[in-house]
Amino acid sequence: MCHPVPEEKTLVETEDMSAFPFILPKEKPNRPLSAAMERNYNAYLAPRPEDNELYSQFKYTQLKGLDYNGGDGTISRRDPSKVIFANGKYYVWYTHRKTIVSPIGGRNADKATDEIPTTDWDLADIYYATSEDGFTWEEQGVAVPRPPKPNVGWRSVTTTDILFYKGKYYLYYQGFMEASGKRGDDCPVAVSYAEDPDGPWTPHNEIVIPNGAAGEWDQYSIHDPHPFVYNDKIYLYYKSDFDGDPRLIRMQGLATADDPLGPFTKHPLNPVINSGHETSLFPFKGGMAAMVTRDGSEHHTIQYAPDGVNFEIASIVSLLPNAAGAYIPDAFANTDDGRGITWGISHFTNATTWENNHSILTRFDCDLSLDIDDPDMKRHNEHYKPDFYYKQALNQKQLERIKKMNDEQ
Ligand code: AAL
Repeated sequence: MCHPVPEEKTLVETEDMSAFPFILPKEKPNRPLSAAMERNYNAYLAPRPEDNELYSQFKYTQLKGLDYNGGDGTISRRDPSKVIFANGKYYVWYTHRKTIVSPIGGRNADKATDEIPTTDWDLADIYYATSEDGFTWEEQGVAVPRPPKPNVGWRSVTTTDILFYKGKYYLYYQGFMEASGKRGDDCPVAVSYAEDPDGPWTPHNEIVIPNGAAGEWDQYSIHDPHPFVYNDKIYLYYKSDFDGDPRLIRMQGLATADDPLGPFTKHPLNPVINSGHETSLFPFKGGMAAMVTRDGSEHHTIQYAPDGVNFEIASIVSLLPNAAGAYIPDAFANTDDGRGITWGISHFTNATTWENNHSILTRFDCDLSLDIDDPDMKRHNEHYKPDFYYKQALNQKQLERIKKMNDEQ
């Protein structure tokens, strides 16, 4: 997006002094424009959201076929990979936790045991499911289990994503060597590979994307590895948590490699996206598009980088899928004509109560594709029921602050 600092505008006689036209011009009109109208033509892919290929609504559908033990917190599924189509069906991989109790929370990490998880993704393995239609899924079981101590990921393997490269499949994932919460959510990235999406998966047993050196933004964690084949290389985007003064800030970085097992080189301009939580991108035209979710100054935007590195806001959206793993048919095609996405699997965390904390997988649909034209997905006059708003309730501390202000009046 281009945000030129507007020079002080003085209308000269030769300039168009008439009122802005009733029909919104499709091209930027040759007339003095306010900063907002300059941006409306310069920043987005079209002056109207319905014509912007990177604008969409998001629709959600409950998945069929996955059991959560009545939602008691002992089974969790979260952080899905991209969806791929192979062997005549769709595949998705994800973090699967099945524990004797629900998580006790990162703050209680000193009480964690080999059986008691801290966070929702502690003591997890990587499972996978397949589907004929993307709505009903059949869990196939474990793809990558936690390896024995002291291998990378012995405490938990989580938040995986898939790469297909030169006839082989690679699953990248977060490998925890201590319970999440012991010191933040620290982990590097490991990888396993297979000839077939049904496995068997061979662990590489080495850290493939290491954390940064002390003092660097990604010194403690590499989260949400998200690989593509792009620009004749492996492009792997990731998130790191940093700062922590007092709260963590989350941004996204890029590491590239010529071989899926590395070495990976971190991009010198990292972080390349200044916001977002779980990393989620897709090839679009000659570049990469990113769904930038719930953290940071530019959360709830879709961004586009023509070179995969220099991202600009391409649209502002609502209800973006969390931890989206889209179905991206051209993710590994090394394409310079990315076609976009129409659906995928994402997650809802804290699906019931904190006592029964667990996550569920869900399906999302959208029109971020150059190949479909769904005007219903392009609506931008959004309405939610009162119930939706009232769920965003004031907390106790806020209620007390308001009461105090009233009492002091
Ligand atoms: C997520 C991801 C990573 C974090 C945790 C589990 O949604 O960003 O995977 O480590 O939360």
